[in-house]
Amino acid sequence: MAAVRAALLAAALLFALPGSSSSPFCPESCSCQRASLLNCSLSGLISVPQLIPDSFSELDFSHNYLSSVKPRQPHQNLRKLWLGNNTISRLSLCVERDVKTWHRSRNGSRRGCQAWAPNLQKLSLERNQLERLPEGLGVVPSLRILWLAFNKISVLQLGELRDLQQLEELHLQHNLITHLHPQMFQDLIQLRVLDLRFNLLTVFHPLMYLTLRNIGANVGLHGNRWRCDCNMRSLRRRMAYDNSRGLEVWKMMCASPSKLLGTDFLQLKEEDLQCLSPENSVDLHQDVTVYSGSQILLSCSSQDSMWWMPGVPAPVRPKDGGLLITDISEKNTGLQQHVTVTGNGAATQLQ
Ligand SMILES: *[C@@H]1O[C@H](CO)[C@@H](O)[C@H](O)[C@H]1NC(C)=O
Ligand SMILES: *[C@@H]1O[C@H](CO)[C@@H](O)[C@H](O)[C@H]1NC(C)=O
Ligand SMILES: CC(=O)N[C@H]1CO[C@H](CO)[C@@H](O)[C@@H]1O
Repeated sequence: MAAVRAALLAAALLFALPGSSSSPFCPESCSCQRASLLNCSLSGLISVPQLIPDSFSELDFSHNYLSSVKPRQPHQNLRKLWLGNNTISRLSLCVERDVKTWHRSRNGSRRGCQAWAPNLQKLSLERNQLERLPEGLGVVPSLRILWLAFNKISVLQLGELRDLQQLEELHLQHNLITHLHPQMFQDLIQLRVLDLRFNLLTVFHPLMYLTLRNIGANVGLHGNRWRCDCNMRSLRRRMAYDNSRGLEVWKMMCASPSKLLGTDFLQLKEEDLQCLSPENSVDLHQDVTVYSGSQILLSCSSQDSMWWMPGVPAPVRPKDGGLLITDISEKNTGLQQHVTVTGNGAATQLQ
């Protein structure tokens, strides 16, 4: 009997222990209702608490007065981080090194970046003062959702997003982006949402259109400064072609020239898209009728150029002299588009 009571007591103690030992870390003014979430939203914080236990996988520091976030050590379990509505002007995802050890071990060079949140999946930074993307995105390839809306980002460097192959949503609306490299988003193979609305973009490169279309992303382009001139002909032709095949195309309203202000880009005709200086209007388009079974050489090849063809998911690099299409059948009909990174490209409509 006594043995049974002792066993019961031991069981009761064992169950009581974990409960009483999991509560200690919860800074004043934060809430720790869920074991995985430290919620310090609207807590008047001017800095992030140090030494946060690794048991938290979600941290909400939104709506505070944070101007920087510099964790000193990696937080392996962190999955979701909210930093929206603060005053952060620059964020690095690399662990801040002690200056002395840096000099000794790394000789002052800032290569090697150790992630402080190597398994982060969702990062929310909207409504801050960021002027560029967070530094070191390449060391957090697990990122799936990145919220950067309502900042002051003006430039995105080619390659900064290259390693984010899990990224599904990229929210960049309401920033100051003036131009984008045509290959900026080409590695984001999981991308479903790209929100670029309300920036300062004037030109949308056909190569970027084709890349994003191919990935299958839904792209928000509304509220930019689209300049509807001859440089947009190739894009318009492609979008009109996709539209005619029943694909949903992204809405763009012209901001200039003034006579086209507020008009729907897709509703325009080829001849509406004019440039003042004639040398800019290098845009080649030809309709070609060929017999089935024959072959054709589309002579348009330059360094760094690609052909997009109907029914072929990825672009093809032309060999010497151009793109050779042999044994032509009905599946080859449609728009064959030649695009280069620098120029605007050309298109051939096979009929
Ligand atoms: C944190 O708490 C605030 C209310 O104080 C709430 O609005 C917010 O949704 C919470 N954060 C998370 C991630 O649940
Ligand atoms: C320090 O770095 C430079 C290049 O960043 C390199 O040329 C030099 O050899 C390094 N010195 C030492 C002692 O490692
Ligand atoms: C700290 C901070 O930026 N607070 C702002 C959060 O957002 C509201 C409006 O949604 C602003 O009024 C606050 O100033």
